[in-house]
Amino acid sequence: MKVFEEKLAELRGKHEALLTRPNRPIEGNGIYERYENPILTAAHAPLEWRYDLDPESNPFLVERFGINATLNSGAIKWNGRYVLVVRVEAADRKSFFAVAESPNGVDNFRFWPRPVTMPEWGEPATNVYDMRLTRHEDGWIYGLFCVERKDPAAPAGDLSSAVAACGIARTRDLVEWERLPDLKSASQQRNVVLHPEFVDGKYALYTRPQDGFIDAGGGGGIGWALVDDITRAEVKEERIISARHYHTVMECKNGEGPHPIKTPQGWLHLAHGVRGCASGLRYVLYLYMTALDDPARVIAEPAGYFMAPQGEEYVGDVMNVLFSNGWIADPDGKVFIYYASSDTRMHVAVSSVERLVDYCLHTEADGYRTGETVRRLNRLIDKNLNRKNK
Ligand code: M1P
Repeated sequence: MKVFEEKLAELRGKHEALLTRPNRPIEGNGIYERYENPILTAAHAPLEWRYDLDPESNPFLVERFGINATLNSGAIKWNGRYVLVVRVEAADRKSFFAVAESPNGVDNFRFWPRPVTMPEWGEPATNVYDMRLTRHEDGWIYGLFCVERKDPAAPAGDLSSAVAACGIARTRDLVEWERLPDLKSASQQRNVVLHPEFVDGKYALYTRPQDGFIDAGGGGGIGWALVDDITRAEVKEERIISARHYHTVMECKNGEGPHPIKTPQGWLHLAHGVRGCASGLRYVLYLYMTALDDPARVIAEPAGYFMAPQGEEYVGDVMNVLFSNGWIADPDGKVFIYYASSDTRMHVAVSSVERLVDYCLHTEADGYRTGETVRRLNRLIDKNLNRKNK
């Protein structure tokens, strides 16, 4: 009994030290500052989730429930706290949602005592993940997320083919969720995001139509669709607003991140782009902007990525991946970018609306050819050299 109590005290001490570890900004490229430590890892999960804390039934104090990863999190400012709806992946590969909050947005993240119990809709999901949170002007907070089910058309013996659809739920307190019907769409859908305002009196969605579960296929790109009734949401018409291109960071596929931030110069978007390479797929983050009077009209498309894996971020369950589906813009213009690395852990980088808009409006677009890249570089060099010679 004494040994059990000592072990438990040590566990609690280490856990508390991890949760309260201060974080600090490390040098960046001027556009944003990354923070030194991941903000949420599997080890942040409450001990009550992982251990049976009864010495009678768990005399060796071993883990009874494995947590594998904490990744792709939706984000929202809630009662003055920085709140994430985290994709928590258990050792059995199943993801579920759990809320974690921090007083300052960069450290001291702590999970709420219980995970989210998400009501089912239709055929119960095998997996759910990657929630995008939207505080909509209709008064609800919406969570749109990927719902994965085994492909009923898969031949016998194919235990990998799946079908991705967009699940929709809404809440007023992040505790009780009302599940609405999944988004009806002719194609598979992942990375669907609800725009925070009505557009032409309708709900507006950023979509990501895909032919298969992994491949974007013939279509792909970030789409745009208007929906009359969110309680019976259906994609009737969809047009691509951020397309894939040969030899870019989004050659294979792309997807909207969190919902865009409204700025005086336009809607500021964060998205991910995917390309193939010898070691597999490489996921990076990119920014673009759309017009205030038409969130589907692109007005700025800086070339290349905005953030890519760095250092230990390269390593994890799915290597070479940065993914973001949550950011928070404070009233003073500070922006907290929450991103996961290699499908394993959560990080934060901090910037401001002003700096991110400046980056978008002053980074030239991709010219799709090396000659154009050199011309773009020379324009900058000319500017600097001319200035020096003045
Ligand atoms: O493994 C990398 C990412 O792969 C998927 O992203 P996409 O929908 O663009 O293919 C998702 O499963 C995402 O969760 C994951 O991080």
